[in-house]
Amino acid sequence: MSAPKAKINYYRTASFLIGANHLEQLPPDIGAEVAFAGRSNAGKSSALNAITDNGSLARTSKTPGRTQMINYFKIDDERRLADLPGYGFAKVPVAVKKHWEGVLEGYFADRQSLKGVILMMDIRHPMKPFDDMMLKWCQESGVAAHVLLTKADKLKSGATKSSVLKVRKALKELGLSATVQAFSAPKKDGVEQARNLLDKWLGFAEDLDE
Ligand SMILES: Nc1nc2c(ncn2[C@@H]2O[C@H](COP(=O)(O)OP(=O)(O)O)[C@@H](O)[C@H]2O)c(=O)[nH]1
Ligand SMILES: [Mg+2]
Repeated sequence: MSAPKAKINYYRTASFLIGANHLEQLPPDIGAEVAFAGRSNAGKSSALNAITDNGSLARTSKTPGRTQMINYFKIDDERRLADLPGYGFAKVPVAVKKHWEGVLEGYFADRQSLKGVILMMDIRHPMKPFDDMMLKWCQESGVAAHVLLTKADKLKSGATKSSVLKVRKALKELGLSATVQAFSAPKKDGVEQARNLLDKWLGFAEDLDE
């Protein structure tokens, strides 16, 4: 018997491509991309860094609401990751909130290359209005959505499991078809599961007989 193939991390070579403030500034709508979304401080940058195995790719910050752009990371000529702005904190001016609501709604509705959205939620504070809105836009535009319940290391394993079940139930009750997993950036829990889904969405997944 041959040894099992080592999993390839296709995201290690991800590099910053462009920051966009408006839909007109997005890279050409070709190939495939996956967007990362989440309220400020949900752990989006930390998740991106863990998944790409690059501690300095996305800037992590204790100051919420600093990232006010769609930041693109290039995987290869056909594939990209998009880091969407979060604006979950009251500190963000209403005008900024309105601007990004318009941009993001347009993005979800029109972006042909968008294959899926990874939505980060702090496992201790899931399903805030921002999250409902993101998931609704995904559902309306037929874009697949997957939830990472971040900072799972802050809870005991029993509480983590029950949180995952609770969020799944809440989604079902809202008629949303998003999938859910627990995630911890420092412990790397759930990183491989998230990568496997990205592989599938971005067309890296091979048909292995497992
Ligand atoms: N314990 C723990 N802290 C995390 C985790 N992910 C993010 N954080 C912390 O939460 C804060 C916000 O994280 P960041 O990735 O910048 O969030 P973003 O605003 O969504 O990009 C930072 O202090 C991170 O170190 C995690 O999985 N576990
Ligand atoms: Mg961030």
